[in-house]
Amino acid sequence: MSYVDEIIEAVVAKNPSEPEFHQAVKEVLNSLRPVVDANEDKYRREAILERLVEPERQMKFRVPWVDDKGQVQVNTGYRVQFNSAIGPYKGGLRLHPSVNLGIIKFLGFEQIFKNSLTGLPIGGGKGGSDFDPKGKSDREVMAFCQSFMTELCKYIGENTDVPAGDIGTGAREIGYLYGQYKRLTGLYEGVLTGKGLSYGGSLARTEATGYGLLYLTQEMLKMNGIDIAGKTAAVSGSGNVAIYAIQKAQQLGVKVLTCSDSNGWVYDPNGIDVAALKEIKEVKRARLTEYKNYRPNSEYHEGRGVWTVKVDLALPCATQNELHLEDAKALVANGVTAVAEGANMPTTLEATEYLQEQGVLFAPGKAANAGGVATSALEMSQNSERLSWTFEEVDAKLQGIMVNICHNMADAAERYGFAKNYVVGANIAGFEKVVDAMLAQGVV
Ligand code: NDP
Ligand code: 2IT
Repeated sequence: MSYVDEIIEAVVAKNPSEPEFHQAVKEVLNSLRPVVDANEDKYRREAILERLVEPERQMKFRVPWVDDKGQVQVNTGYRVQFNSAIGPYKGGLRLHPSVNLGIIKFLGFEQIFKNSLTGLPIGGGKGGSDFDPKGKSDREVMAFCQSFMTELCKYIGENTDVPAGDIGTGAREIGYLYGQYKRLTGLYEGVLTGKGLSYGGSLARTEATGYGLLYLTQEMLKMNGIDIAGKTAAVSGSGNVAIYAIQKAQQLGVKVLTCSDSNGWVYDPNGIDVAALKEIKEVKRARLTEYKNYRPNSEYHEGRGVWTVKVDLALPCATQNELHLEDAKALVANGVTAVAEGANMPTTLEATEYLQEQGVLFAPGKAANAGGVATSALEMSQNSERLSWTFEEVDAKLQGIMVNICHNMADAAERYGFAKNYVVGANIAGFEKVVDAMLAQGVV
């Protein structure tokens, strides 16, 4: 059996009930076959793959807090510090009822390669909790965040592990977490990113993931002789990534016809109204059913369906495994040109393979959504030098990083004989730097 197959089998056996982690490992390791085959003896002796799939450290802890009725609630908190070969652990905190260890491990594993692709010195980590911020008062969210940080603060620091936002963790949560970290440790340091602008945050971090997704998509199309202007797009989700993806798409001349939340989706034939979306989601924290009040010509549909609309570009920006094989078939039947992942692992393995077989340009999340963590690393730099850069400076750096990632994934794919397979290219390009650092640092 090949080294890659042995490790995949061992991961499945050793980590039962973690299907998302298995999925992420399979996608990455299958892509790495050409590199692993070329270096099999050395990698086996050094147990490179065994070390790669085993987190350096994983914390799981109780998070007790008191709700508005005086009732004590208990959630589970996680932080997985996956790989620090190229820098301090870096990755978001997800707050969603579906969170479990397997979800955090898949996200932490992906983060290793994504962070490497940015070209910046950040290792891979991820954390979160099964706490659901939806429907909670600000006081309840603060109580949870303070309790969560009371434990988390033991494991993080500006030079060790720097968490940030993800699903359910936005500016409000980062503020409460930062305040509690400072109170407990007495340190005013860049221990979290995505901070508010008045206390060390970076301009353009809020926009970075969505903007970066469009910068990479634009470049990928350009490399293939296609102009993004004038295209139509379907976006899923209506959170941080989706909102700023829609905004940048529109700035680039793309008409975005859809967005969604976990209850349903919106079709707006005139193009999604970003100002309305921001008010509904960022200010009112309401549901997408409200969108019709702003745009009477739009349609709201319960359930899934964004991928049934005829578009040139599909940008999944909600969550993992939200684009299935039948969705990929519908997109292809409607003549889709490209799929670029704003979310982490939104496309199932079968759907990804089908899209690639059908000649659809496919940008994997670890490349396409790396703009968020890249700008987080720029926030760390600004915090270290105690300076703030302008929006234009940060945005220009972000653009440069995304264009670079695009070329690096394309070049790596071509070098190994998989031209235009950006999944293979991104995994190999991300892996090369990490494995080089791991080998140089010895058995740790
Ligand atoms: P938000 O919490 O701001 O928004 C998440 C959006 O996705 C909401 O519209 C939400 O709908 C929807 N959603 C979440 N879970 C589900 C689900 N199980 N089924 C259907 N819809 C769902 O999160 P972000 O925009 O920050 O994150 C979106 C994705 O992008 C995630 O995969 C995240 O890991 C990834 N990502 C985020 C980065 C960042 O900087 N924030 C960086 C890189 C990747 P509802 O409100 O109904 O729950
Ligand atoms: O998935 C991701 O890359 C993020 N949620 C952002 C992580 C970060 O540290 O900014």
